[in-house]
Formats: sequence, C-alpha cells, structure tokens
Amino acid sequence: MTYSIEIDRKWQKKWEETKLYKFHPENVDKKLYCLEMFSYPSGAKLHAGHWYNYGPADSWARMKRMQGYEVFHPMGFDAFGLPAENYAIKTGIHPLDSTMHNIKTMEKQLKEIGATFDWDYEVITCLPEYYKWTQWIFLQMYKVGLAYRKKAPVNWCPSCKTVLANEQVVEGTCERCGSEVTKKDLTQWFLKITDYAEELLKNLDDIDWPEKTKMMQRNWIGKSEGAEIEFKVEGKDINFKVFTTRADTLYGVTYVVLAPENEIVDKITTDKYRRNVEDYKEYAKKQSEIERLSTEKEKTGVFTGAYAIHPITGEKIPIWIADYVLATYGTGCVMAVPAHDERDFIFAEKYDLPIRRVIKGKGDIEDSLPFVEYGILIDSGEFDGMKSEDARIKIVEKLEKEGKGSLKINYRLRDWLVSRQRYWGAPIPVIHCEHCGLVPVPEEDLPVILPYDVKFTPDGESPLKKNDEFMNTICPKCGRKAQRDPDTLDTFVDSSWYFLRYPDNKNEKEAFNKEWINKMLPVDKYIGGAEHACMHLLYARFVTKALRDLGYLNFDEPFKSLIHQGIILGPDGNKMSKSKGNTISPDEYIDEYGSDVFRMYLMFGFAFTEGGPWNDDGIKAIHRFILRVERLINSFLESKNNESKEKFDKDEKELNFARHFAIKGVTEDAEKFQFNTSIARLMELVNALYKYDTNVKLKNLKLYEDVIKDLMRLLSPFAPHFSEEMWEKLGYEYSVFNQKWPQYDEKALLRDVIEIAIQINGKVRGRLEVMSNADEKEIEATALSNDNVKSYIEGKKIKKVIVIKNRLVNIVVN
Ligand code: ANZ
Ligand code: ZN
Repeated sequence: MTYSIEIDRKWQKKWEETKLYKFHPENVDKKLYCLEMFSYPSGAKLHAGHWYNYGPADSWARMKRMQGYEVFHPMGFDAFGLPAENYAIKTGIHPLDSTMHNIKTMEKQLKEIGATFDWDYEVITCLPEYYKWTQWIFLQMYKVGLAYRKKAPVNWCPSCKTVLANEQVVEGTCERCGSEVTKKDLTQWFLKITDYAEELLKNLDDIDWPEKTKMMQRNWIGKSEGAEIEFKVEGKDINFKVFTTRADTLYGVTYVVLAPENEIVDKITTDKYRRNVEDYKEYAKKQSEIERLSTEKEKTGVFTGAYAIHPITGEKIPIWIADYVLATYGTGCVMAVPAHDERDFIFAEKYDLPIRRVIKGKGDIEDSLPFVEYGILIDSGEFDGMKSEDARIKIVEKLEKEGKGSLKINYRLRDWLVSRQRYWGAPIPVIHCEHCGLVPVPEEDLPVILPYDVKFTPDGESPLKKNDEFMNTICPKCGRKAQRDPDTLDTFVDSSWYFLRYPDNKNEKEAFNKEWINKMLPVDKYIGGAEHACMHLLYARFVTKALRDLGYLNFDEPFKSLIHQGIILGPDGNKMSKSKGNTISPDEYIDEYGSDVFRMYLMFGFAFTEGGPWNDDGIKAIHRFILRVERLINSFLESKNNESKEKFDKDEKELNFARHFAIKGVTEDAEKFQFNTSIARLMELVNALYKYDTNVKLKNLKLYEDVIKDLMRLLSPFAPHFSEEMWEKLGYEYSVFNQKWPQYDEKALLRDVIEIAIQINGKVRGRLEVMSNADEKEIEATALSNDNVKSYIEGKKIKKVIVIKNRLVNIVVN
C-alpha cells in the first residue's frame, strides 16, 4: 500500500488505542514540558496557518521523546472571550454552546494532524472546574493588595462597549474591532503588575527568548531614570512635582505644562482663563494616548493664568495645560525646556514662549536649537561648565537638600486593567456590601458560577448586572443583603496561568499541587506567536512571580525557552485568517497526498521562524520524496538475500559518512527549529542510499539495513504516519517512536576520499575525487590533469583557479 490518508487513519487509531503519547508522571525526573500556546476555539476549520503552528512543534516534541525525554505535551482551549459573545449577539447561539461545539470540532481536527498531545491533561478555561481557580488566584492577589479597584480614565471601545487594557489598543483603535478607542472615567479592577516592573525587566537577561521579543518587553516596561522636582504655584499654597530625565536643563525652564486632566488645574486656573481651560479639557478627552504622543500631531495647549516659582532661580514661569503631557505618566506635569526638547520647542515657537539655551555642544560650533543631546552647562549659575551627565545628578542633590527634589525611576508600564463589562468571562469573586464595602467571596464558596441565562444587550453595562438571581446575594461578613460584582475578568487572566494547571488538571482541591508543579515547571519550550509579546507573555511572567511570592511556586520564570513561529500569509499577502477569507484548507492536500506530505511541505517550504506567503509549488516534490523512500524500502526488502561484510570498502564508507552526516545535521538543525535544513539532510541521505544501491550489486546488508533504520528514525518526527508504516513493513517492533534517536559517530565523519565539483566558468563540468586533507595546490593540480577538464579548456587560456575546500574547484578561462 503506498502512503495515503488511509495510513494516517490507521496509525492515529493505533496510537490512541495503545496510548503511545501518554505522559508517565513517575518519570518526572526526565520530563520535558513542550507547550504550544493554546487555541482560541473560533469555530473556523483549521487552516494551513494552524497546521504550521502545530505540525512542526509536534515534530520537535517527537524527536525529544526519542531522545529519551518524558515529553509532556498538553493541549487545551482559551475558551472565554469576546468573539463567542459577539457571535451570540448576532446569532442567538449561547457562547457556552457554540464554544463547546467548536472545541469538539477542533479536537478532532487537531487529532488529524497526528500530533502527540496527551488529551488527558486538557484544560478548557470556560469551565467552572478551571475558572474556579482563576477566581482563587484573583483572591490570593487581592489579599496581598495585588488586585485593587480604582477610578481611572480607561480605554473604552464604543463598539465592543467594553474597557480595554492598554495592550489591547493598537494605534488608538480597538484590537478586536478596529473602532476608535475613547476615554471614560470608570471604577475598575487592576492587577498591580507595576510592583514587578524591575524584576520583569531584569529577568529578561536570564531567559532564552527571541531578542526582539525581549526588546519589546523592555520597551513596554520602559524604565526611565530621572528626577522629580517640586515647583510652587505663585500666591497659592499648592505645590506640584514634575518628572524629568534632564535635570541638567533646569535653568532653561521657561514654562511648565500640566496634563489637562491633572486635578490641580481647576484650583489654579484664574477666572479670566477658566472658559478656555474648560473647552480645552473637553477637546483633550477625545484624543487617544497615541495621538497625544504622536510627534506628527500639531501641539496645542492653553495658558491657565497661573504662574509657578522656579525652584532655584525663584523666577516666575507660566503654567500651561497641553495634551502632549499625559496624565498617566510620571507626575502628569512637565518642566518645559524648549531649547533642548523637540516638543517643547515646537510648542514654544507656536505660542511665542521664551527659549533659553543652557547646554552647549562639546565642540566649538554653535549647534542649532533644539539641541537635545548631552553637553556642557551654560547660564546655569554655579553649575556652569559642568557636563550634563554630572549636572543631572548634582542639581538634584542640591534640590534634595532644600527638600525640592529627588532622584526617581519611572516605568512606562501601567497596572493591568482586568475588569470587563462583558458576559463571557470568569465572574470577579467579590461582593459589594453597603456596610462592609468590598468583601471577597470566601474560598469555600468558589466558583462563583457564571449563570447561563442572561440578556445580551451590549449597552456598556455588564450583562450580569441585569440578572437578579446572580447579583443578589448575602454579605459573607455581616449576613445582610449585598450585590455581586457584575464584571468578568479579562481573558488574559485565564491564560496567564493555564500552563500551571495542565500537569494537575483534575485537582479538585487546589489550583495545582505545589510540590508536583514545582517538579513539572518551568515550561522547557514554549512555542507561539510573536503578537503576544507585551500581553500574554508579560502577564504570564507577572502571575508566575506573584504566585511565587505568595509561596506557591519556587521558580521565577514560566517559560525558559521561547520560540515564535513565522506567519503563513494567504496568496493575498495578508496573515491567513478566517476573517480575511484568505485561508488555505489542508483538506484537499491531505486527501491527495496524506497529512505527512502536507506537514513536511510546511516544514521544508518555509523557515519555521519566518513563514511567508503560501504557495504549493514544492508539495509535489515532497510527495515524490516520500514515494522515493518507499521504493527504497521495497528494494531493500527484496535484497534481503545479500551478505554482510565486516569491512567497509569505498562505497560503504561513503554511505556511512552520509548516514552520520545526516544524523548530525538533522539533530542539530531540528533542535533549533530549523526544520527545512533538517529535511534537506534527509533528502541527501536518501540520495546516498540510492547511489549505493545502484553502484553496489552485492550489498553489505548489515550496513544497508542499519542506515535504512537510521533514516526511518530520523524521518519519523517529520513524517510520523508514513514512517510508522514503513517501520512495520520492515518488520520491526512497534513503534518507531519508542526507538532511540540515532547518535552520530565523529569518526565516520572524517572521510578520506571526498568528491568535489569541477566548474568551468561557473558551470559544473564534472566531479573529482580528492583526499579530504589535500591542500589547494594539490586539488588544483588534480583538477587540471583531469581528462574531462582538459577537453574543455583545450586551446583556452586559464585566468584563475578558485578552490573552495571540500566543495568545488572553479576554473576561469577565456
Ligand atoms: C525636561 C526635559 C528637558 C525633558 C529636555 C526632556 C528633555 P522618558 O525618557 O520617556 O521617561 N515627560 C515627563 N512626564 C511626561 C508626561 N506625563 N507626558 C509627556 N511627557 C512627559 O521621558 C521623560 C521626559 O518626558 C521628561 O524629561 C519630560 O521632559 C517628559 F531637554 O523634562 B523632560
Ligand atoms: Zn456586609
């Protein structure tokens, strides 16, 4: 039987029946936790992009298994979230029903990839047995002040009618629906990720993650070392602080700017300017944060009528409000130094505010303004002549003595806003009591069950608020009537700890058994999309650290090693996705060639971490390769009557070299997820086997068989069904995946005779055998004395001979 989808089915069934991928907890000392980011059960049929995520990662896990690791390879579903709820609003199908239906379909399809997931460890975040523990984690954080409520201007999506975390706002628009995001003052729940800013930053140095992703997290955390300097408002008993990274420019301050939202604005604004200021505040409210910070956007602002006193010179300087100052960064107040800051410069020119140079360049030429670099201080009193680097410390030291300033580190990272005014999420386990205030739901009352019957009226209010049965409860503290919190948790809370639940997914008493989980984690290899860099991947690190400090974990980082797969683009050049209608369905390919051909094609046709636009040009070549291996096996089975030889002759040495060269190359490249080159090595090995097969009539059967065995072992992670079938056909014991991964022999890699190509003017004109240790002169001489070469270069002049060791000789003639 030639390889086909029938063979896929046969082995999928057998693997399942024999529980081939079962994880054996007793072997935990050899565990390797291989994790792919779990799926959102969107209901779309798995397309080529999904296969690209799961196929290659599975091949890696299979190789690791054969290398002797007890591979833990679970799968589950990130099952709460907006799409299911929006779908319910549109179709009337309840999110629970559509989600569970989608999960069933996706499980089935994931099995068709033939992946080694151990489904016994599945987690589904929308089920009470899971979200009970999401709520529990929230409560543990609440106990230590890591979960808190506050009124804050929050990102609001007018179309999804919900608040969004900063990370969910992409260039001022909603990540989900693309609508413009506005601001709204609401009381919301936050998780205090900022407590961990420094550690989140520092530990990036210790983990094996793509450099680019670490960079994105560093920028997102945005550590900034500067100072806070206090200014007094003239004639009023009001002080305010500014945050600056350039205290060295203090003598160049010619005005100060407050964020329009700053609460002192109303207190200092004079009657004459009140109207202006009110109008401007309205205007600023409509701007998104991104717009406000954009350098392109025209700078606007208004004068408050009030003045501040310069902390050193005592000078009177005007106080403005402007939307380029953010309420949520630093102190929400800025000392403006137009001579040395781009934005201040544009603003000062526009509103005719004074510009005062206090830094000059280190050279002689007068630099044009704004001069934003470090330099030497001028017109700065006792600090004249000092370097910026020193002055930014010394000036603060002076202010510190007078109680007017101090060094300060700021982070751009904000606390994580986790409450959502939506239905399809884990209810926030808190009760609001008129007498006792916020009362956490007692742990023994968890889970707070998400009721099935609700009205989906997307009006900005939590749907749960309209469900009296859910809302009305008794205060656990005083026993009086009280109300539940109507909001649900951001789905990123669910996914911030799922990897901790997998190894202990059936535990009814705890989120996880502490001792067990500390043996199973951290995750050894995490595979998923780069788009999660500043959301999921940051939240998961934070929750891990918080649970460690709460005493539940003994490691600092959840994902030791991370790899991002590239993106498969549809023929239209966009990321393949159902919503764009540009997906490629694997079905026809699998029906025609079998799933291994499809999987291998994805692994051979694209560099795993890069991806690229879809095209199926190469799929036939992979198909031919599989058939070629199959013919090789058949031919081997027919030659079983040959003899075995102890000593290798030249052909056998060549074959043995090809074998060990392949073992080394396949292993090392696959380890780094460079599957395309691994597969190229396998193709070379097959070529070598064919060459040996035709050259040597009386084969050395022992060697031949050993090489075929190694070939099948090496091929098996990439073409699992096919290889299992061939393994059986060869008469070996089930399963090829219980075989040991081949090891290469350094000695076999030291060839004495190697073959190199001869090129004449860049065109290959023949091959040449040389000793592997021959030097360039010898190779050149051998090449020029070759009969074939002689006939080509006869009557021509040799201009140059280029020797590339172990590869080729190029003879340039004219
Ligand atoms: C005076 C100054 C002079 C500044 C100068 C820069 C250059 P990073 O590095 O991003 O932390 N700033 C402070 N708070 C702000 C806010 N809420 N909204 C907008 N801008 C704010 O940037 C810190 C610098 O950004 C601060 O240093 C402040 O301007 C501005 F020649 O203070 B600087
Ligand atoms: Zn009470």
